[in-house]
This record gives sequence, structure tokens and C-alpha cells, in this order.
Amino acid sequence: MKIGIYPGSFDPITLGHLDVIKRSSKIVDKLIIGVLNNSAKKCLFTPEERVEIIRRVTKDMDNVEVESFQGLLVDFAELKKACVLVRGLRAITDFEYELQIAQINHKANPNVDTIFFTTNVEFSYISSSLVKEFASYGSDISPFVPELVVDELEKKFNKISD
Ligand code: COD
Repeated sequence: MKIGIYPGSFDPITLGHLDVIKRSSKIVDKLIIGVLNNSAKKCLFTPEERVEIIRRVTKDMDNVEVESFQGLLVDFAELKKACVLVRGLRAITDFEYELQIAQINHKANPNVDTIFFTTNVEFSYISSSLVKEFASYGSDISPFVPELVVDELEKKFNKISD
């Protein structure tokens, strides 16, 4: 069985992430979305909230599972018997960072290779950080994220401003 992991912060998941999930889940038998749980990284949503949101958004995708992980990605990949890491590329700036991570991960675990999905032009400008910034000002973010995330962001920012 070919198992792939799509790791990320997903704080929150966007339509760009979702597009990569849809496309990459077609080329593996099982795709595990690995949500980083790192207390040193300041996130708007807790790891549990991010996992729950992604589970709900991907509920109709039969070969997609969602889990959080701590520690090194290569160790998580070994634990899950994954042979492929999936990453998305939006621009040349992504490439420099991604190349370095792919190379160090391959050195650390030669059984794991990273494959890249170039962003769909429709979503190339979307990032979780920009979505959060727009949402924090009450701007319409429905073109960038699944409907469920619009509601979750609205709840978060309403709670913060209370
Ligand atoms: N279109 C296409 N792809 C996109 C889009 C978009 N609009 N937006 C984001 N992506 C891609 C990103 O390029 C990335 O490949 C992926 O989706 C996830 O993005 P993020 O921003 O949610 O997640 P990152 O990049 O913060 O995730 C970093 C990791 C969690 C993978 C990394 O920190 C990690 O592996 N940490 C564990 C510790 C470890 O192993 N460290 C060594 C390697 S850094």
C-alpha cells in the first residue's frame, strides 16, 4: 500500500491546501494529512481544532485521514509507513524553502521522497496568514477557504474581540 503524508500547519486549511489534497489523494492509496502540533509555533487554532476542521472538510474523501503529529516529520512518516511526502509550491520563494526541507528529510530517511504539486493558478495567491489577516478585519474570505472555515474564523475573531 502506497501511503503519503501531506504535512502542514493548516492554520486554517485553505482552498489551496484542499486542491493539493484532492490531487495528491489520487496518486496514493492512502493520504494522511499531518497537522503539526508544536507548542512553540503560535497558531490561531489548536491542533485539535485544526484536525477536526480538516476531517469535516475532507469527510467525503475515502482514502484521506487526518492526524496531528509532534516532533520530526520523518519520524512520523516512518511510524505511518509512508513513502511519500506531499508539498505544494506556489512561488519561487516556496521552492527554496521546500527544496531544503525535502533534501534534509531524504537524507534523514532515504525511504521517504517528497513530491511537489504546483499550485492551481486559481489558488496561487492564497495563504493561511493572509486569510487570517483579512478575517481579523471582518473582510469576506469566502473565495479563499471552505465554507466551514469561514464560520470557524468568524467565531474565533468574534470571541477575541468580545
Ligand atoms: N496552493 C498550493 N499549495 C499551498 C498553498 C496554495 N495556495 N498554500 C499552502 N500550500 C502548501 C505549502 O507550500 C506547504 O507545502 C503546504 O501547503 C502546507 O502549508 P502550511 O503553511 O500549512 O504548512 P507549513 O509549511 O507551515 O508546514 C511546515 C511543516 C509542518 C511541514 C514543517 O514545519 C515540519 O515538518 N515540522 C516538523 C518538524 C520537522 O520535521 N522539521 C524538519 C523539517 S522543517
